[in-house]
Amino acid sequence: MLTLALFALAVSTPEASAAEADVQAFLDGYDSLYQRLYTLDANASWDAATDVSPLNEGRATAASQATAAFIGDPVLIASARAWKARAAELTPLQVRQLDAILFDAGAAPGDQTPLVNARLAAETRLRGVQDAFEYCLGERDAVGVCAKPARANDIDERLRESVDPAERLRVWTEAKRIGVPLRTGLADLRDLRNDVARKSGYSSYFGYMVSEYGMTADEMMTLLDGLNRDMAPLYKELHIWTRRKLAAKYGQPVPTGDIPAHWLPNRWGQEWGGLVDGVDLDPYFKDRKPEWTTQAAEQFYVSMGFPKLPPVFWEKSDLFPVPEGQSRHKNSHASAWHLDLATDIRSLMSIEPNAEWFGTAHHELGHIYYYVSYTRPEVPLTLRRGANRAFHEGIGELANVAAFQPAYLKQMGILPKAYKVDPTKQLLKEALEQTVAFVPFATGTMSRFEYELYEKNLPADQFQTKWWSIVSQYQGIGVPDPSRLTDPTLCDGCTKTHIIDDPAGYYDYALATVLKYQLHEHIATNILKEDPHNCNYYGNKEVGAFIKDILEKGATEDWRDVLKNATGEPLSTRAMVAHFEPLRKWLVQENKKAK
Ligand code: X8Z
Ligand code: ZN
Repeated sequence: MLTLALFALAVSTPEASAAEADVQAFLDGYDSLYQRLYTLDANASWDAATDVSPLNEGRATAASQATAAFIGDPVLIASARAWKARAAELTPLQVRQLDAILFDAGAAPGDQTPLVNARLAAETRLRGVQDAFEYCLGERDAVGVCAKPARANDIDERLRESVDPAERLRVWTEAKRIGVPLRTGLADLRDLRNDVARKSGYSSYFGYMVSEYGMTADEMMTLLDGLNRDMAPLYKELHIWTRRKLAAKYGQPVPTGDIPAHWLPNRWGQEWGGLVDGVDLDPYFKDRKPEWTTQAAEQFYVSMGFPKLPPVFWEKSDLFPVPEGQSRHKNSHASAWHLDLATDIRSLMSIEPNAEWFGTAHHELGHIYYYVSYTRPEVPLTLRRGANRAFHEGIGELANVAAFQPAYLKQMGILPKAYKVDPTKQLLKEALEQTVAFVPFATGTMSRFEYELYEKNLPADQFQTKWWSIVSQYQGIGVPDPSRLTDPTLCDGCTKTHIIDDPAGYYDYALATVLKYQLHEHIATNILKEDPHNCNYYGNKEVGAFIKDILEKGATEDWRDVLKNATGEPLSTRAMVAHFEPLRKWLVQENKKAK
């Protein structure tokens, strides 16, 4: 039904008005060049991210500038606006395409070419600085050569494993060194991003990015604060439990307030892994072959009725850390790419055989299967994106939750059949590693910092102090060494990759987290008829059809309608709060006992 309805909208029928036919010619013409330029741009960016070099940086800048010249072309924008003014004569799908074209144009106003080009060059340059950075986990000799160069995975591994607070502080401090070269670059780039967005009539670059949700910057912040408030009673109990647990782990006094940042396993305290005794899954992953992680994630989707990944994915993806001895540098953060908005799909990861990368692979393939599903003639090129950006992240996050359901892990032979599930420990682990610890980071720390950065033009000499006051306020995490607050060269917030190369959009993950529990509850309760705390999506075609129905729409429908039609309710923390309510009660008791 849906397919037919969309098809009818996309094609001008004999009854279509003259305006519909004319705008369709405009849209088709736009799409054909857009796809070619987008492809050129994405390929050059892919090369720059997988092999950092001045040549690839130059190509990426030039390709993005060529694309910007097209999407921001003043004549095209004027035409799109003129058509938009006649929305009543057009189909809803055509209007949505015009909205997408005008949104994209906002980042590249063609009457501001030098400014747009400067922004794009600065973005590629700063990305290169980030991706070429080498950490050091050993001594440096007199001329600064490091005895033990390290990558992000090595830092993460030490922060997961070490129980020596002094070593932890050294590693954590090393992880923040990258903030120094990024700080001034970010200040300049922020100005350029804001200038461009403001020339296009937005309040700031943050306001521009938020506008894709049909909201203002302040409306988004109000929404995020509300989500955070809903989770606060649970977060408070989890925080009390965690600081006691960590203090015992490191043989330190229990902090009365903030948890020292270097005590946490994640560089930004966005997840608090390794704290629940007896549920460490890493040993079940460590002997797996490198390709196994991605193949297992693919099998998860295939079992629900999605197609196998096309050969291009396996031929062109870059899934593993750069082998020892190679000088190539690549971006260390996971991402998924749709290079031609058609069949060329790839992922960039640095997979190691552990539980975290297992979850991340399920997340990235969520993006990949979104691409695969909305690549169909009924979805015009400019609407080959998520219902909104949070949906794109939410599907990946949903798969991440599904990937750690004990029933699924047993069926996949990852956990032994005899593995005993302790429901409280399981939920505690989920809260710490996937959701509850993450919410204040996503709704609060990252979004508030970027709001201040863009909307309030935060001065560069306040990047560090503002970051830590926000981290303390939302996450209850403290800077390990107060002298870091007075060193004007530092920028600990700049070390989070999204601040540099996925700007002003981290609330996507906050909303994705909320969405994923709405979707997960619906799937578990209404389709699987299983407990949302231990259910198994694997092999269930009805679950696959439910997910596919969302994915194959792309951005052809308003995200609010997509959510309402799928789950029967608007965006709400209800499902997430209900999911963790047994844990909150348990934590209250535990915390009382420990007093
Ligand atoms: O960046 C990601 C994905 C890539 S789209 C791996 N995530 C956020 C992060 O790592 O900070 C997934 C959840 C949060
Ligand atoms: Zn993602």
